[in-house]
Amino acid sequence: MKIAIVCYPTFGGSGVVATELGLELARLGHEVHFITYSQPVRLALLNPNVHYHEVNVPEYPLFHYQPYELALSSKLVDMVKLYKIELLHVHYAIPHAYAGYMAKQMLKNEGIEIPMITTLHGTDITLVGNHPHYKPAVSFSINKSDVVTSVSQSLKDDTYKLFNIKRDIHVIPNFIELDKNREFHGPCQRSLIAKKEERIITHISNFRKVKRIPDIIRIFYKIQQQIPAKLLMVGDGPEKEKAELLCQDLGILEKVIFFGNSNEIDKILSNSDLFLLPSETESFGLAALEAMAWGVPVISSNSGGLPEVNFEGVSGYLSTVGNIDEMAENALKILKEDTVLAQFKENALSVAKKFDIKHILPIYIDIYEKAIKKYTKKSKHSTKPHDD
Ligand code: GMT
Repeated sequence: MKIAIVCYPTFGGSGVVATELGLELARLGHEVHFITYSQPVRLALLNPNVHYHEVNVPEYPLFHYQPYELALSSKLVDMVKLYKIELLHVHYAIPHAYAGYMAKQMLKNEGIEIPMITTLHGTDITLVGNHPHYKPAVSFSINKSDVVTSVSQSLKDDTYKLFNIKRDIHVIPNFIELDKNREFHGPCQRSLIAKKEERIITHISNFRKVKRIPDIIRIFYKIQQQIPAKLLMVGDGPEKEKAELLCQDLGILEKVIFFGNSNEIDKILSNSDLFLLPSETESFGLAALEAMAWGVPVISSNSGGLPEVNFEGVSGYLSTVGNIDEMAENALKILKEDTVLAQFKENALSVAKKFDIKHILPIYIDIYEKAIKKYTKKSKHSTKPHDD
């Protein structure tokens, strides 16, 4: 198949899912074209099946806002025609589904018809998309997608609750590549971060309000009162500076390391004992799954799709949003005894295995094939026979 993937190229979860999905499809021999405004952070271009096309928005003094959707839809039209792309897969509804729909219409005008799959990731529905200024355009473009997928049952339910959606939504969870070379970075690496007796607690995110960064600091504050521990804060965003100040106020700054955006996530997670994700809302919680794949148990809130990935009392514990006392108590339950911690680590890994890419990729491929088949007859540039 020839597939165009549209996504955000930054450190966010939707970009990671889109990139990993595209790379895996390319490994299977499909031709994958990433179309976005800069090269996705996890995109390695060493596979001849992987292409990257940058969307450029020319600056013009008249524009107060640069028209990215316009540039993206034009780029989509050009690339579909040039590479005979058979399917658009847009990740994150805003503004990708809207730009994708416009591209489809322009192509249709030239006798080229291809399907568009829209994957909803979370904040495109629960926070941003729901804003009255965006809502009509978001509803419209979701309804105009040929196939809509969401990363959890909870996000699917929210989408139906918040928008007037007339389409079926397929739930396809986030995934992890468990077979990848997981090199554990042993005691030597660990000793660079923490003392032998200290437990290592980690949080990774884009430090937005929705992540409830102060809760993480306060949970850690309670933990370190009872056991020796270090907190690793990985990522960057608007809440980071406040978090540093809070650590200073609580007198724990020397026990907390702020890494910023890191390319050494594997080293960090392979040395972690616990992952904290007390988010206000989380459509799935890919960061938690990535931690679990390294055998790291999770203390999270129970909002959104988190109960679909973090299993209560098995891979970790879940509490209502803001209940930092309970989260700290549960963290200590896991961390105090070596044997208990070892059991939770084992459990976390076995739950993560349910989300191995091996199980998830065939679901996307099936959806793609069915969508392409439906369109084959209609399109001028298709090469495949239609056998309906
Ligand atoms: O978590 C973020 O703020 C980034 C955001 C994104 O779109 O990049 O993540 C969302 O999509 C991820 C991948 O599907 C999900 O695992 C995250 O739970 C979701 N974030 C929220 O719902 C807050």
